[in-house]
Amino acid sequence: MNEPRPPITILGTGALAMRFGAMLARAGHAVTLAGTWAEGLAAMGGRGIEVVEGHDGWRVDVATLSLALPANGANVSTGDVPPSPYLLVLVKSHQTPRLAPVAARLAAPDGLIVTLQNGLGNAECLAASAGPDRVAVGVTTLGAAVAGPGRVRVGGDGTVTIGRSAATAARVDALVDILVAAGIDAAATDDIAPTVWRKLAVNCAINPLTAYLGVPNGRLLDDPRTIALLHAAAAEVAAVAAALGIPLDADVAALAEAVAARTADNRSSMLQDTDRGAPTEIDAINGAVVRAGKVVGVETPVNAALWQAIVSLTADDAASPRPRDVGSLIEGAARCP
Ligand code: KPL
Repeated sequence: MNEPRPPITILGTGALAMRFGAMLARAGHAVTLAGTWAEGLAAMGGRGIEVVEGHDGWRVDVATLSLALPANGANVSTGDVPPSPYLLVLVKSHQTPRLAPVAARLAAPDGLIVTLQNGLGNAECLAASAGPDRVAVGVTTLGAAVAGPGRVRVGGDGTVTIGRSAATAARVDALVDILVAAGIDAAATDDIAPTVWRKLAVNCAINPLTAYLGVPNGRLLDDPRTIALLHAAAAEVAAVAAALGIPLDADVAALAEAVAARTADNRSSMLQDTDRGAPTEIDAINGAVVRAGKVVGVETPVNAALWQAIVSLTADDAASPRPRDVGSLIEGAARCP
């Protein structure tokens, strides 16, 4: 008789949370999506996750858990959801500090919490609550967009890479097998840092530029000035990584341009955030690079200007008419240290 498939909990109700949740549920796992988006949770609780792939679609049942912060300020309840052997974290980075203690309770004491989030700092934050031996860092390049509450449109194909440590290796390998069996192109590595920083370089280049200018990824390649900013932002990330002793083994400026071309019609996750007036991940992406640059003595004026531009855009969206001008970003970069 086949072994029962282990249950999996996903922290998050957005596009990637739904894409991973649906694929794992279709492969026979009991999947619970836990999050704070009331409409999304209600839709998934009622009719499962609807997946749109090109002109086709499919649907799969999942369980849901609402993590709404109680009005009386009490701790977030994890209800009667049993602690899970695997917890995938796919909430936006700014939610990690609040939800890290919840993640620690949703994962079994000998379970594995894997952050597949953008940016830096999420694993450290999760480990502060759950302990470092329960946390692994993953990077995914799978694409997805929210098509409505409980409804996800599949974007481009991509991969999942998860970092192993001596303490987590067996559980990481078992999770990789689970992901592969669910149709996800997954692998483990003993050195995740280069993969994290390559993706960070791409996100530092594409995400704030698309969000600031209000355009899909491919439109960045229409103007030599945005191409120059894209290259410069990615190259600064490579310089900081080199100073930290992290070998990227890639020309990340060319990589960022290639990803913008390959995902030309995508609206980046940061543009989707600014479109719906939600907080962005700018602090964990460009902000984290500027802070790391300061520590190792590498100047990052383009990342600093992009960081500032998105911070003031989201603080003052109504007063900030579109289209915003690429010229002001270039001036900003010249002013930033
Ligand atoms: O990861 C992305 C994102 O939108 O966050 C990219 C690679 C930029 C694709 O849109």
